[in-house]
Parts: sequence; structure tokens; C-alpha cells
Amino acid sequence: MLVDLDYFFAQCEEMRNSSIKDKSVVVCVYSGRSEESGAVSTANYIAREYGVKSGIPIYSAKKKLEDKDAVFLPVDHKFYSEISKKIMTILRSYADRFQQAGIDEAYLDVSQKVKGNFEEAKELAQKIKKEIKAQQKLTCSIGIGPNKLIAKIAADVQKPDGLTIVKPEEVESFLSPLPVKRLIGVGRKTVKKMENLEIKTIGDLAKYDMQKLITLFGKSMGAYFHNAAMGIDDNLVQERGEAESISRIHTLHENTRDLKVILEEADHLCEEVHERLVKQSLSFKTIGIIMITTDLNMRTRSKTLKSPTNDLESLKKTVKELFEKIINETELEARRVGVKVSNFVKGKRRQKQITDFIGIAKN
Ligand code: TTP
Ligand code: MG
Repeated sequence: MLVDLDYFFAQCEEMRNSSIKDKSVVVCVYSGRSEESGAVSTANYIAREYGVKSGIPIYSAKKKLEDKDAVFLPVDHKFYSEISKKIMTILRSYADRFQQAGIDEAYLDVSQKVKGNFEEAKELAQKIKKEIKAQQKLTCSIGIGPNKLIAKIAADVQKPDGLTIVKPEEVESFLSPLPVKRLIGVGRKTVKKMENLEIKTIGDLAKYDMQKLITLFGKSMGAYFHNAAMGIDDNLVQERGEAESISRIHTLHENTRDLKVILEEADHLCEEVHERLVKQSLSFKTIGIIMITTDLNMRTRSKTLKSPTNDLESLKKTVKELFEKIINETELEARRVGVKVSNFVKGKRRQKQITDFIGIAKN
């Protein structure tokens, strides 16, 4: 699930001083150049009804609220951060895995806690909302979905004080009528470009030919747009400080170009990496090798698989492939060799329905 506090800075101000609750509340970042120069940080929902929102100039917000009962306050980051910290502590206690995604939002992986049951997830979300209300007197909106992408969009469709649940079988009907701008990474320019292609909704985008998207937006964005429109997202709720990759590197007994020697060592490294993956119940999509040659240059190659795996044999096979390649690309001997996996997915997931980007990257 994604939990996002409603009109956060402005709600903190209302909480601190309840007498402003029924007025338009506008939190401002004053630039100091003149009395009214600067921008709106955020506004409560009363002010939003008059068109006041994050990012607009303060003078324009003042104009919109000219004859209304409105309060303009300067941002007080210290105060909001303290409240944020307390809320994050509460949220963390409800999650199997936790990732703070901003001052007022966090992803909670609750899959195990609710045993994959969406009804239970809903009850858990209600409990979380209640606790935040009781302890901090704040409301939030929660989105629940089979992955981070869906949870984030779900949290956004019903605000303030919303709770939106999207079960796996509802993903398509949920996404398809929404405008493409709901997807992360689809900004104003992309919206324009897509509009010219008659792509207005996420449903239009999902139906659009992926190869054409790749031609138009580049390999990685094209594939991402296609996947996202289908509701596919394998990203893990990433605990802070948690490794984004797992690697092992070893110095060879003597410098060599003998593939047999190198692969023997690489196999060991694969086993060690694999052991750690199993312990953390992670699957990976990207496999990389590292070779430090006698000139002390580090060379790397990597390959991204079609779908995540945690299979040791696939790991060894790809590592072998990559070492065969890299050895052919240099005359030098290897001094140290390493294996690295990244692009993690928790546990083992279903196979993807579409073929996404497969490639051997040089870096
Ligand atoms: P958001 O969660 O994007 O906005 P919000 O909490 O004010 O409103 P919503 O109910 O839609 O969630 O951002 C969190 C805080 O970050 C927000 O309260 C103020 C700050 N912020 C800015 O200072 N400038 C900005 O442009 C945005 C979007 C947010
Ligand atoms: Mg918010």
C-alpha cells in the first residue's frame, strides 16, 4: 500500500492551530525578494477549490482568495519533519517491508501480514488511518494494489481521507479510463506527445504497439510506458539501507586468461551470491560480472533477463556467457573477478505477459 498524508504542510498547520480549520490555508515559500514574492508550497482543500495549488506564485494565490477568509503562512519545515518522523514510525510498525518515499508518503509491503488477502489489507489500512488520526490528528489517503505502481495511483484517485483498493483482477478496468498523466514519468511534454498519437488514457497506451513506443520514446521509456500501462511493476518496497545489489568479488591466485580457471571461481561466487538471495527471498533480473585486469581497470558486463528468477543454474549460465564475451574483448589477464545481481523482486513472481527489454549493456 501507499500511504500519503493529505495536504500535509497545511494540515500540520491546522493541527497546530485549529482556529484556521474552516478557512483557506496556504503554506508559502517566501523568496524574500519582496513581501509577496515566492510560491505556494501547498494549500488545504478549501483553498484548492479556488484553484490554489502547489507551485503557483503567492500573488496569484492571494488574487484567487481576495475576498475569502484565508490564511497565508510561511513553511515551517522543522515542525513538519517532526510530525513526519512520528507518522513514519507508526507506519513502519505495520509493514513487512517499509520504504519512505517522501516527507509525507511511504510504501508498505503488507503481503505477508495479510497473507495476500485484499480484504484484510483494507482492514489494516482502516486501522492505520485510525491510529494516525488518534495519535497525530491527521488524515491520509491510502491506495492498495498488487504492486507499488498501482498502490501509488490508487492513493491519488481518492483524496482527502481516501481508501482505494485495486485487486489484481481489477487492475485493467481501474487503469484504462485514467488519463496517462497519472503514470509516474508522464509529464506535460509526454502528455502532449501522446495526445498527438491519440493516446489519452492509460487504456489507449496499453493498446499501443510497444515497438512504436520504443521508436518514439526510446528503449527504456518505451518499454516502461508499455509495462506501466498494463499495470506491471516488479519494483520491490526497498528498505532504507538495504542493498540494491548483491555482489561478491575475489582475487585470483594468479593472473590468468584461462576461462576454465575464471569460471571455476565465478561458480563459487555465484553460489555465495545465491545463498544470500535465498536468505532474503529475493529474485533478480539483472546479472553482472566484474573483471579487474592486470592494468587495474575494472570492466563490467551485464544482462537483464526477461523475467525475474532466483535459479542458481541460470545465474551460472549467464555469468559464463558474460565472461566468455569479456575475455574475447581484451588481451589482458584477469586479476580479480566478481559476480553481481540486481534489479530485485521479492520472492518468485508470475512470468510477465510481455517480452520486455533484453539486452547486454556495456558499462
Ligand atoms: P504532496 O503529498 O504532493 O501534497 P500534499 O500532501 O500537500 O497534498 P495531497 O493531499 O494532494 O497529498 O506533497 C507533500 C508536501 O510536500 C506538501 O504538503 C508540501 C510539499 N510540497 C511542496 O513544497 N511543493 C510542491 O510542489 C509539492 C507538490 C509539495
Ligand atoms: Mg500528501
